[in-house]
Amino acid sequence: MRAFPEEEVRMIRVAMLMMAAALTFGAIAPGVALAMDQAGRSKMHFDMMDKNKDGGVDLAEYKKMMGPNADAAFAATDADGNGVISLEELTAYEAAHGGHGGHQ
Ligand SMILES: [Ca+2]
Ligand SMILES: [Ca+2]
Repeated sequence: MRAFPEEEVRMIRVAMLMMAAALTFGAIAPGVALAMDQAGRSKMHFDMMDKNKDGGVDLAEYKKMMGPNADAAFAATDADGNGVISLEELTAYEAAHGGHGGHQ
């Protein structure tokens, strides 16, 4: 006999569990979670751009990723103007510009 849809009850229970988990996660510290996400993304971008793994992204490396007209964006990201973008500079730039390098 399958008068009562057991599958449905189980699905509802799973859905409720997922909602509870999402609420708990969101309640911890949305700001921190977002900041970590941004830092993680910038680190990923940085690692992708730093082809020779010397810990800095120079203009040639930057242009390989961002295109040949990226001089202005490079200058904007290279906060101390030493010709190399550090992870800190990239993270700060991406945090201020919504997560991606943009194009100029
Ligand atoms: Ca490099
Ligand atoms: Ca720099």
